[in-house]
Amino acid sequence: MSWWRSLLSRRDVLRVGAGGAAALAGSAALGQGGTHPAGHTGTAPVSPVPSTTAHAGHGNNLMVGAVNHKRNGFDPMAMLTDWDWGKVSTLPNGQTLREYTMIAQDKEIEIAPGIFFPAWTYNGRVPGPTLRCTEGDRLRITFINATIHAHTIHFHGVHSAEMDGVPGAGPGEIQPGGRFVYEFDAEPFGCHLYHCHATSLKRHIHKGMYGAFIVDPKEGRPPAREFVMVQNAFDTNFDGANEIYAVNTVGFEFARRPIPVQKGELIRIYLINILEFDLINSFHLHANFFNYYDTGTTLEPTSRIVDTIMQAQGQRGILEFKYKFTGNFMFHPHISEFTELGWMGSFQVVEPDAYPAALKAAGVDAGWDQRSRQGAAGGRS
Ligand SMILES: [Cu+2]
Repeated sequence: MSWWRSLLSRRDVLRVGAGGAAALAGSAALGQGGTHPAGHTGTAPVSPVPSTTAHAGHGNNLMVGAVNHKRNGFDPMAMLTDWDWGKVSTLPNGQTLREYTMIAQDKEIEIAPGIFFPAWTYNGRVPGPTLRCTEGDRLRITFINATIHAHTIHFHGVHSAEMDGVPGAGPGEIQPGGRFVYEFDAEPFGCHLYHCHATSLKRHIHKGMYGAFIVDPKEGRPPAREFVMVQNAFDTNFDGANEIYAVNTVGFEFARRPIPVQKGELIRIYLINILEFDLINSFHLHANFFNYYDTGTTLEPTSRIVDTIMQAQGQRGILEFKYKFTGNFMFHPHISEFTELGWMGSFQVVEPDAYPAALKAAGVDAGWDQRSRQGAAGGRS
């Protein structure tokens, strides 16, 4: 029997808190310091807490160790800014064509230090690639199913019935070894998502088949530092409830590595809730207030000067705010249970001259900085 099946029950995790759970489960699953427990038999020792996890103010909430992003093949910090613009060309009618390839792949991923999850993925990552385009672009997405289950891609947006990626419409479910080309024009502009719509839907979603789909307005949005955050969670013991919560998959990642931003600059977050099993998620920002654009389909905020918003399953929106002070500022859902189970992080707000050092501390480079500023405000390829 796979070791993860014997992981703590959700109730155990809740009773002791995530940090306590890490200690409790250390001999069985945690504290591997990010290395893959190949042939793991539940006897590996617990690693000491690295100094980087003893972050001032909330060290007690963190799990022991760190996730091996290299083994996963993706890094939640890099995912914040890794827009996929596709292969760009121009159609005879002058329309921009963006071509993408999406491959369904089964892959075991590490979602918290030492906790592995048998994911179903698009392109080997959870969430899948952040597809980004401009309203009116023609999108051509070649979908290849390299798994043993039937899958689809269902895009939120406007398109014909046969491109809806649901059973019974067009090609319906794409069988193992099969392929299909989804093609439609990007509309309306907004912060959208895509996900597998094969049955049973909840199984295909919670296994990891989803991602961000951002359609920029033709006129763009004001210059800002932009991030995409996909609120997700994982049912590690298959009891129909989640044990680990996060944005961009890895629990507490942005608590271990605060996201570097600059004082006074406009920050824009594309926030998507693709939780399964829980009806509502939320986002609360400490020591600040933000404007919120529900679904991102308007250029005027739909909520102004709020510090907490709710999103039901499939809901999403855009947050905009600036920091007045430097320092470390938390963000998390105002659902304490989710916070304790991994969905918590912080921004490291610094003066511009301290920014290169902050980037280095977060383990990202100038390319990440550049990508965070290239979206709606230009630099679009
Ligand atoms: Cu699927």
